[in-house]
Order: sequence, then C-alpha cells, then structure tokens
Amino acid sequence: MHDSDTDLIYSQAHKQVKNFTFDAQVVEVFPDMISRSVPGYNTIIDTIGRLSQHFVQENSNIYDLGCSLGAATLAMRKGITASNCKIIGVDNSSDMVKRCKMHVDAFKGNTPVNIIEGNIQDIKIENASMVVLNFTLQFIEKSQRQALLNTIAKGLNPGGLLVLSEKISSDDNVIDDVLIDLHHSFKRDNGYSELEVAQKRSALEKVMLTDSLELHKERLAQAGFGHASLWFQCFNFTSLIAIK
Ligand code: GEK
Repeated sequence: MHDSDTDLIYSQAHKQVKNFTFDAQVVEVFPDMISRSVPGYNTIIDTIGRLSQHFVQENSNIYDLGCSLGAATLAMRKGITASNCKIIGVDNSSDMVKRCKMHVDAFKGNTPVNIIEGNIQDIKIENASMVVLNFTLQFIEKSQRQALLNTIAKGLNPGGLLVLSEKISSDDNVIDDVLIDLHHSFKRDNGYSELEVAQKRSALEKVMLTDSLELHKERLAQAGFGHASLWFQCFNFTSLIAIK
C-alpha cells in the first residue's frame, strides 16, 4: 500500500517517456519525490534557514527562485531575525504556485511572503540580501545561466548571499560514472525500482542539463561574487554559497 502522496509516476512502463514537466501530477507527490531523489535535500533546506539568520539584512528583499512548494521560503521565514524584510518566491509552474501559496498560508511568520508565477529570468532583483537558487539553475538554458547570475549579483547588496544548489556532472568520465552509480543506488535504497530510475532519467535528459563544479565557480566569479565556496556535496549533488 502507498499513500496518495508517494511518487509512483514512473513505476509502470511508459510507452514513450515524455519530457519532465512540473505539472499537477508532480505537484501532488513533489515532497516525496525530491526527498527520495536528492541526497541531502533536508540538510540543504535546514542550512538555507540557518544562513538566512546570518545574512538577511534589515529592510531588504529575499528571493527564492524556482520556489516549488516553498520549502526554502518557509525555512528562511523561520530563520530570519532581521526586521522589515520581504520574501519573494517565484516559479513558472502554475500548479506549483497554487500549491505553494497554500503551504505558505498554512504557517504563521513575521516576514511577509509574496509567491509569484513567472519566469525567474524576467524578475527584477533589487535591494536583495539573500537569493536562493535551490536546484533551479539546472533547468535554465545553458547559454542564459551567466546572464541570470549577473542579474542576481547586481541586485544583491554588498555582503549579500546567493545559495546555489545544483546536480553536477564531472568532466572526468570515470568519476562521473561513480557518482551517477552512487546516486542511483541511493534512489534504489529509497524504494525506486530500476525502471523508475531509468524512466525518470530519460524524462529529465533534455530538460535538466548539468554543468561541472568548476564551471559554476567560474560563472560566479564572472558575475562579480568576491567569495564562493562549496559547502555541501553528496555524490553529484552540491550546494555553493557566494557572497558579494
Ligand atoms: C526547493 N527550490 O524545494 N522560472 C521559474 N521557475 C522555474 C523555471 C523558470 N525559468 N524553470 C524551472 N522552474 C525548490 C526545488 S525544483 C528542482 C526546485 C527539482 C521551477 C520549476 O517549476 C520547479 O518548481 C523548480 O524550478 C525546480 O527548494 O525538482 O529538481
């Protein structure tokens, strides 16, 4: 027996595996899907909350870009101690945004939250003290990633923080294969079958394109972040902090 919020989307053979989209069916099972698929997801969310306590400045804006159901937004709302701030969560999936608003409204908090349906590439970033891209940049066209990071860096106040979490690929094929194998065995240990792992991989193949850690660091430097460091890695899942 499974709960209705268990991810079974790829449990049966699909005649043709379509490109992955963040639709209503995904929204229904998203918390289960992301926690069984992304090693360290809960640690990363908790740490985003912890970082917000330290980095969020009074009278500033905080952005959660590709906010999905608002896990990072809620962690930051809990963590923020600075006064007169606003969190802006953005996602271009209308199904995600609808459900995210319900999640956010279900909890009380001192910092106001505005959840917007839109493309994160069209959002004005201004007077920001913290920006989160938690596994979102990987869904943006590769050729447009630098421009988005430049916009974020420009909109951050001095001392402001970007948290950039990404699935990465390694330029070293031997290492890449080991990290991919470890991730797949993590998914199998979390109850996904070989068929589920294989079909999900093929659904994501064209929509989620990974870069190397080195390239992420180069882009951050190019965007004008004076300080950047990897703070989390489990297999091919990473999170970086970058400070302006
Ligand atoms: C979390 N950060 O739980 N504009 C706006 N949103 C977008 C765009 C875009 N161009 N492209 C993709 N998205 C979340 C998890 S999930 C990661 C982020 C994953 C949105 C997309 O609709 C989805 O909700 C999110 O980015 C990526 O902390 O599922 O692997």
